[in-house]
Amino acid sequence: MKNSFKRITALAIGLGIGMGAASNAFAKSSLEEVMKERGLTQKDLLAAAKTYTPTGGRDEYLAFSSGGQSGHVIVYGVPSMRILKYIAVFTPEPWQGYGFDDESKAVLAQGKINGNDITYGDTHHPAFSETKGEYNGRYLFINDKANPRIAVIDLHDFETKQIVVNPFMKSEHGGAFVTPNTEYVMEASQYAAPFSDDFVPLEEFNEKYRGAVTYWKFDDKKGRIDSEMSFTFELPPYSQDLSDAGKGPSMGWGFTNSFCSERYVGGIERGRPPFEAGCSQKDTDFLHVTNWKKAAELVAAGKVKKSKGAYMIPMDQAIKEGLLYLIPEPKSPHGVDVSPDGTHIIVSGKLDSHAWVYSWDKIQKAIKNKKFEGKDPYGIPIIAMKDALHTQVQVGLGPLHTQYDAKKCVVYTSIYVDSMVTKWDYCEGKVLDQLHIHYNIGHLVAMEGDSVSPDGKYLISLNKLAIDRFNPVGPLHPQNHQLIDISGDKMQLLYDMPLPLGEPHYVVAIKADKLKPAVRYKSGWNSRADAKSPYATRAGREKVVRGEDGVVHVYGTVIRSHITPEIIEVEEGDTVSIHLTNLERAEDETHGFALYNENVNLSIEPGKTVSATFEAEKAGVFPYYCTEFCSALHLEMQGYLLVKPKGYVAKAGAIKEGTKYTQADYDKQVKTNVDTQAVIDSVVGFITSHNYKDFPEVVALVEDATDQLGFAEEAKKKSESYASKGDYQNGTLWAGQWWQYQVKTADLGLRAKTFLEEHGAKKVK
Ligand code: K7E
Ligand code: CUA
Repeated sequence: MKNSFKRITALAIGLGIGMGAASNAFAKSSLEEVMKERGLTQKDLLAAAKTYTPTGGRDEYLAFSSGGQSGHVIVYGVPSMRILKYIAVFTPEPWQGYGFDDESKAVLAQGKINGNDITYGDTHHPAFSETKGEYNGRYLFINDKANPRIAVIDLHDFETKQIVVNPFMKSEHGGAFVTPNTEYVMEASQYAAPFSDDFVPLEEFNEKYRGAVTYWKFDDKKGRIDSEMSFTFELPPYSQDLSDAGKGPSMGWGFTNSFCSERYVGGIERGRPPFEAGCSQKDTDFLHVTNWKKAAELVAAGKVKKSKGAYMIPMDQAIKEGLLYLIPEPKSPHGVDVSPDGTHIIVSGKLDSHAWVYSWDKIQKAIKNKKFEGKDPYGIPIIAMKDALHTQVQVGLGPLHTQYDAKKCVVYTSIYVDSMVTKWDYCEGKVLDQLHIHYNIGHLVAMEGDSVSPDGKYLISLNKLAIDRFNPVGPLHPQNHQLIDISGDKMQLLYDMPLPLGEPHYVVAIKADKLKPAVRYKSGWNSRADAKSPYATRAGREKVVRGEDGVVHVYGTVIRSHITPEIIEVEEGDTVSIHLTNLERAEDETHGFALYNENVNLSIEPGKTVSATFEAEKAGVFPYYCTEFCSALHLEMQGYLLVKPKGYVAKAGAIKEGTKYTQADYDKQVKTNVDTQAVIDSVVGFITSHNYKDFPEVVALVEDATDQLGFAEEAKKKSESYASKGDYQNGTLWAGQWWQYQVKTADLGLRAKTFLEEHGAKKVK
C-alpha cells in the first residue's frame, strides 16, 4: 500500500502533475524530507539559496525588460526574478489608468502616426540614461519597431512621459541606444522605405527607398527629447539593424549594423525568389560608422537643412564631411556591441559561426589615412575588413548578441541555433565556457552590461521558446528568462522565469540602489506633464462648475474612504470633465475611480491629479466607485453621476432616510468611539515610548495617523453639535464618521507598532 502510493507520487512528479506532492512537501519539517519529496538535488538547493529572497527582502538589481508586442516595459528583481511592475508605454493599461485619463491620453496621442492612433508597440531595446557612460538611474528609453517611435520613461515615478515619432522611417530596430552622457538616443531604421509619405514603386527601390539613423537630442534638464535639435543621417536601403554608441576613444561615433545589403526585393507571388533567399547571398553586409559629434557641430553651425521639419543629413553631405563610413561585417549580423572601454566592437553574423572583433584603433587609422578599399553604390567609403578587424572567434551556430563581463576581455554571446551561451575572451580570441539553455536564446543581459563598468555577477538568457519548461497553458507559450550565475569560471543555470507578456527582446539591468523613486507626488500633480495640474483641488474646495468652455468641470478629491463629490448632477448632452486629486500623503494609498458605461478608469496615486473627459450623451444613473481596496470602508467609497433629461424639474422633498436613528443609537456609537479612543491611546503610548523617530517608515505612518485623528476631531465636533440640538439622525451619522476616522487611525497605529516590534525599537524614557 505504502509502496504503491510512493510509486504514484513519483509518477505524478515525472508527469509534471505534482501538485499534491508539492503541498505535501510543506508538511515536512526537515530539509532532507523536503528534498526527497520534491526530488531536489544539492545543486538545486544551492541554486535556490542563490535566488530565494525571504519575505521583505530586496533584490540587488532591477531588470527592465522589453514587453515586446505588449508595448510595455516589464520590471523585475534580480536574483529573485520577481516581477515588480509593468510600465505602460505604447499601449493603454487600465491598472495604471494609462490611456484612460486625459493626462496619459495626451502622451499616447504624441505617438499618433499620420493622425492614426497606434495603441500597441513592438518594443525591443530598453536603454538607461547615462552619465560618463555609467547608468545614472534617471530615465529609460525604449523603441517601437513596428511604428518608428521612441518613448521616454522617468524613473522618478516609473511613468512614460513622452513618445516621439520618427519623421523619416516606416520601421526601425536600432533603438534605443544612448551616447555616454545621454546627449543623444540612437534610432536606426530597419526595412527601407521612401522618406516621403506617398506611393513609390518598388522598381525605384535603389533610388528612392532609404535607411536612416536618427540621433534624438535628449534634454537632460527637462527630461524630454528635443525633436528640434535632433538629426537624421540618410543611409542606403540596406536594412539597418542594431546600433550601439561609441565610448572612451570611440566617443562621438555610432555603429549600426545592416543585413540585406544586397538590396534585394522579394515577391514570391510575382515568381521572384523570396526575401530570405535574396537577402543572404553576399558573404558580408555593412557596419555603418557615423560621426554624431561632428554632425551635431554642423547642425549647430546651421549647415544642415531641414526636411519634413527635422534636420536631415543627405548621404552626399555626410560623405563630403567625413561623417559616414562602411565596414564589411559577417553576413546577416544581429548585435553590435561596443566594449566598456570603447576600444573594440563585437559583431556576430547569424549565418556565420564566428563573432568578429573590430578594433576602433584600426578603424580610426583607416579613416585618418583615408585608406579605403572602395565605395559602395552611393559613394560611401568602405574600410577593408582586414584594416578594421582585430580577430574572429568561432563561438557557435547563429551568434546574436554579446554582453560584457566585469572581468576584462570576458564576454558572453548568445548562440541562437545551438541554444547556448558562449563565454569567451575577445582579447585573446578563445572560448572559455559554454552553457546550454532552453531554448533558442535571443538577447542576453549581464548586470550593468552596457555601461563602462559592467558588474558581471548574473547573466539572464532571454529565450524565445519555452518548450517543456512550464505547465502547458495552450498553444501560445510564455517566454523564458533564465538566470545564470557567472561569478565563477563555469556558468551555472539557476532559475527559469516565465514571462507571459509579449515577446521581450532586450533587457537592461541596473543596481537597485541607483534608483530613488518617489512614494508620492507633490499635491495636485499632473505626473505626465511633471507640473502642477490646473485642476488640483484642496480639501474643502471641491466644486462642480460649468466652465467658459461649456464643459461641466468637477473639481473633486479622494481620500480614505470617500470621493468628494459623492453626487454629481449634469444634464444629458453635457461634456463632463472630472478632475480628481488624491489628498493622501501616505505611502501606497492609491485610489481608483471607475465609472459605469463611460470607459472611465483612473489610478490616482497619493498627490496626483487626473482628469477624465467624456460626453454624457444619455440621461441615466451612473454609479462610480474606488477600484483599489484602500481601507476597511473601501466598498463605501462610492457615488452617483446623475445625468438628468433636458429640462428636468426636480421633484420636491428630501432624500428619505433608509434608517432612522435615536438618542440610544447616538449614545451607543459614542460609547464605541470612546472605547476605540482608549485603544488608540494605548497604541500611541507604545509608539511614543519608543524611539520611533529613528524609523522614517514609522514617522510617515504617525504623520498619516495624526491627520486621520484630526479629521476624527472635526467629525466629533459636528456630531456633538447636532446631538446638542436634539438632531440624533445627523448626530449619529457624524459619530459614525468620527468612528471611521478613528478606525483608520488605529489601523495606522497598529501598523506602526508592529513595525517597531519587528525592527527591535528601543524604549525611551
Ligand atoms: Cu529580437 Cu535586439 Cu530586436 Cu535580437 S532583437 S533577439
Ligand atoms: Cu479608495 Cu478604495
